[in-house]
Amino acid sequence: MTTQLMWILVVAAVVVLLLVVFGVLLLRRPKAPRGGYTGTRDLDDLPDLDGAEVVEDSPVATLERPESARGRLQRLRGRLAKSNTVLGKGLLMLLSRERIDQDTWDEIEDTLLMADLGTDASLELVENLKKRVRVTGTKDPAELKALLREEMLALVDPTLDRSVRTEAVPGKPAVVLVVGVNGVGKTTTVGKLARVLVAEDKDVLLGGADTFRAAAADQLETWGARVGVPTVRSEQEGADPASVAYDAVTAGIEQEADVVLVDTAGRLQNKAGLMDQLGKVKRVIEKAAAVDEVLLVIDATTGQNGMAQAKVFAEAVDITGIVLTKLDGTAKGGIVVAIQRGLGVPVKLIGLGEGPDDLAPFNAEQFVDAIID
Ligand SMILES: Nc1nc2c(ncn2[C@@H]2O[C@H](COP(=O)(O)OP(=O)(O)OP(=O)(O)O)[C@@H](O)[C@H]2O)c(=O)[nH]1
Ligand SMILES: [Mg+2]
Repeated sequence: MTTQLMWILVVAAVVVLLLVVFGVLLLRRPKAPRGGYTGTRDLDDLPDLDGAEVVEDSPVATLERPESARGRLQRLRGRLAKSNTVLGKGLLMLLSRERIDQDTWDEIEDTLLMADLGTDASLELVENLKKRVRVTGTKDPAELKALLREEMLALVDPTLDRSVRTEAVPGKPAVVLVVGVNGVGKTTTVGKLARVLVAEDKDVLLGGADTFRAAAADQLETWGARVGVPTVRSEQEGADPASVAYDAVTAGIEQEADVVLVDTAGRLQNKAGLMDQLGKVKRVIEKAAAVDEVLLVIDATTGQNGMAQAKVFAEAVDITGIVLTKLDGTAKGGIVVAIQRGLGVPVKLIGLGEGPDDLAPFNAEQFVDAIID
């Protein structure tokens, strides 16, 4: 009888132990994508990238755990500072001269122009600074630096709303359309943004509306697969981008996704064709859900040339935000101001490298501090 009781206790203990182990495993399991992975690639074949944390013990696949967007600009500020040292240090050096005469002011203006700040903004900054230096009569480097910081900040404008609208309404996901000239970093930005949203625990779905070449959708799918985000795409090269975008958004509605990010092509034979296509993509999406955000991606290294191209896009669709990429590779940080003024749209995100988490929310104060500190 006692042996029997002992056996029952042992069996009961084993069952409880198994249940606990099973429960722990279930809790540790990462959130699987709602729509499932629609791609054909083997997840093990995906390239390893630095800095990305890998979720171990995942029964689904080896998914990466992206970094949250908070504090990213702080982490990446070194890259900004490095490329913009010439601007910040140059200006401070000129301001700390024994005598600041007209020649010095001209040099200050040239430095600003070289940093792609644009003529109007450069003149404005010089005029304002000149006035304040004269009124205060200060020679103290710390005070001069504070004046420069204030004037630069006023140009970058800390009052603009820079939030990326990714809040779903009941029954409809938020839709973000990403546009821009070829090679500026659209697909990379969509991939990086998907990771930011995954880190916020959002269900994301990607739409590969760049049907210009099949490799474009493969590239997008790879970004998504690394964080368990599905991609809606067409296998057919040259398929109608508007219909792929529509399919992505309707799939997003069916799968109750929080956000649908749509990547588009930047290469088209002519300006009229591009305008028509982008306008159509947006209109067709709107048959299913509202487009919450149209992000125009601009390569910071292309300077004024990029500005001209950006204007063509702004004519085709109403842009709601700018993503300035490759700011890690240029000393022309002033382009932030030039673009915001030229297009009347805030810079919302900046790309500071090729790494998967090298996209940061733009913050005016941190940006100016990174340049002049
Ligand atoms: N250094 C740096 N490189 C970047 C950044 N963003 C994108 N890139 C690189 O720019 C190149 C082009 O990026 P894509 O995302 O393919 O550009 P795209 O606009 O989608 O190009 P198309 O699809 O051909 O129109 C890639 O090599 C990216 O790694 C950035 O912020 N910094
Ligand atoms: Mg692309």
